[in-house]
Amino acid sequence: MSAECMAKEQIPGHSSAELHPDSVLCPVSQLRLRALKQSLNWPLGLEDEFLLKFLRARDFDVDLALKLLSNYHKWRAECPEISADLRPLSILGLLKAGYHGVLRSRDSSGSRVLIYKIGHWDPKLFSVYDVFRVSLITSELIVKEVKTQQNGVKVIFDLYGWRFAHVWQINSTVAKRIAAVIVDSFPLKVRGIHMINVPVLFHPVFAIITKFLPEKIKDRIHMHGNNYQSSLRKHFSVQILPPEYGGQGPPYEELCQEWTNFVLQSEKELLQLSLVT
Ligand code: VIV
Repeated sequence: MSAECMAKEQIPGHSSAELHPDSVLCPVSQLRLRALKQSLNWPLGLEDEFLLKFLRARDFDVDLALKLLSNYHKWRAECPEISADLRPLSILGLLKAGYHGVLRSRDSSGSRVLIYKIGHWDPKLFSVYDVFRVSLITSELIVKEVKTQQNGVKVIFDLYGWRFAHVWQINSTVAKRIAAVIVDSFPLKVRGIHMINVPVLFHPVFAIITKFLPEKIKDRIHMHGNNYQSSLRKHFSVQILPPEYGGQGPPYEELCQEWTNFVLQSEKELLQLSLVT
């Protein structure tokens, strides 16, 4: 049993599911061995902390964690336009335009809550890959938190301002990449996707994306009508939602600022996570 596995015994915050003292090897060592049998090329390494992200995302099922680990690397290699360079500079304009904010508090189940405002994405200025990279960067940063690894993420998509210029950007390749990261190509449990201010013009795009989603994920997508403030409050406590969304939490603008600063401060680790072949 590797030192890290032994140490797990004493470190609080690791649920009993994480410790298999009776098994020959602890899950981390099992996953590392299985990964090395499959390939010797793991650009981001196979350190305990890195592997624990995949194990927690699959509740310590080593087979499923290995599948997720392989899919993650395959997805990154297949779309370098999104994953090759995760430095904040390429998405700074989108962040400053208020495209994305992260709630300061987790929801009642411990999930991280993210907001995306599509109307703040001007496709003339930013490609669909820049927009996708905002989500990848945020996902890589929040998935470093053990609580986020255990309790996943909930996403609110505010589609106010969705227009034809956006529709053209989402072809079937992009739709497949969207579905892949949500289903089994990133070590984040997607606990809920909430769509608000959904215009008719979004339905054709939504249909293309949901074609690639299994039922269990489709069941976690909630389409809120125009009275979304009350229906959002059925899923999120009023204390954590921004005022613009019917809550008493910090204003959305403030959340954008805070998250932009955090992303900028994370440049070093984002550089290390950028696609290294
Ligand atoms: O990136 O866990 C037409 C989630 C998301 C991620 C990533 C991870 C993740 C939940 C997405 C959701 C957003 C990387 C790890 C898929 C990026 C979306 C980028 C596109 C271009 C935004 C345009 C608006 C979409 C709306 C998508 C709605 C579906 C998510 C149902």
